Amino acid sequence: MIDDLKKINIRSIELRRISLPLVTPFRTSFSTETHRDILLVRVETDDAVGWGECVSGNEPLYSNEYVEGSQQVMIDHLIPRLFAFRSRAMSAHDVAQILRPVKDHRMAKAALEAAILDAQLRENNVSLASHLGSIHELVPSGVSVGIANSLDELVSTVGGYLDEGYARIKLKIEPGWDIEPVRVIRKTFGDQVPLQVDANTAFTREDGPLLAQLDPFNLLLIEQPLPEDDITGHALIARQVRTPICLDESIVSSQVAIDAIERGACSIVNIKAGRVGGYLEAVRIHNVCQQRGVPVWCGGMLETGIGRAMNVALAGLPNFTLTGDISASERFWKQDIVQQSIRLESGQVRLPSGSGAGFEIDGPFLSDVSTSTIRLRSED
Ligand code: SMG
Ligand code: MG
Repeated sequence: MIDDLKKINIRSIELRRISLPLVTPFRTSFSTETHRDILLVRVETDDAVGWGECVSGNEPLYSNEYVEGSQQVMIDHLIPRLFAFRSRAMSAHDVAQILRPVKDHRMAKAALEAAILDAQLRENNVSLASHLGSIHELVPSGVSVGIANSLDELVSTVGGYLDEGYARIKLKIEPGWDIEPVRVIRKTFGDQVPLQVDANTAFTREDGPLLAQLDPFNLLLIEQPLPEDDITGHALIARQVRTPICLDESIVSSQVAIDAIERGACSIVNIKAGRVGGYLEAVRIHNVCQQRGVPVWCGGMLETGIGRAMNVALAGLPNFTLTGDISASERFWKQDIVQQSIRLESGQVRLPSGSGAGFEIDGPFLSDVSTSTIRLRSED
């Protein structure tokens, strides 16, 4: 990925908060969500408008970031640094460097970089997919299934998604909802269904023998069994289970990805642009994994059509050889805020092809669901 794009001038940055109900509650080992309070970034340049979506949650439970904090750090620390950038003409490829003095807050940084990149690509009339290096037109679509109230309910939910054509099922697990759900899904739907599990850090270093009980079910992977800072613990677990260990929360940069792989903590990596500070760092993680023979797949953070379109563009890169959590918009939302919601086509989703991330905002619907707007202007 080379930066051969014409630079842009940022005129203003708008922070838009929206509230959207989920079509069904989504339960993980750390919370049950019924709606999302989402922070969107709108960047206006001389000749284009770009959008980015911040994936931080209502509460700091997936990671230490949360939506109110992301907005505050943007206003007080990140956007002033962008506006102070000395030469004014900027590339999205400069953003990470400009924001580097501010530690962490990767979801906030990623949303700003995404909006700037979208605007810059639209000015350059280049699609995000081609800029990132995607090689596919369609990618298979996987769905993440929350912890259910009962095994019967889980079977019926998974059956519905398989009927819709999803290419892979991911079950959320936690202690007490781990072996049995997998056994029941395998027994009901057979060994051919591509299946994996995600613990969102809910297990401990002592749970190796328990997690090894998943081995007979031929899962694609076990995602993030232990807390995010326990790389050594994951390496210990990886030696006790046959099923590949995949890291999500732990992998916050390409440097950490290299460390985790070299220490034997994972043999597969989940890539989420928000978690790692942006789509450009996501591509770097893709590359370091590819160089080490480690397959990657695209994670999801219940995005609207903005983040979802960008995730699909990313998932078209060559080392995304495992199916991602890039379900159709209707998996989470009754109505999307973009005109081109993501749809399933025989179990696949199509990479956006227009310039930038390829979507148009549904303006009236966006207004309906907006809860606040803050507009910051670059001083001339
Ligand atoms: O967008 O399809 C989606 C959700 C996928 O399960 C999913 N994401 O840990 O991988 C993960 C979870 C985090 C979501 S909680 C905000
Ligand atoms: Mg995960």
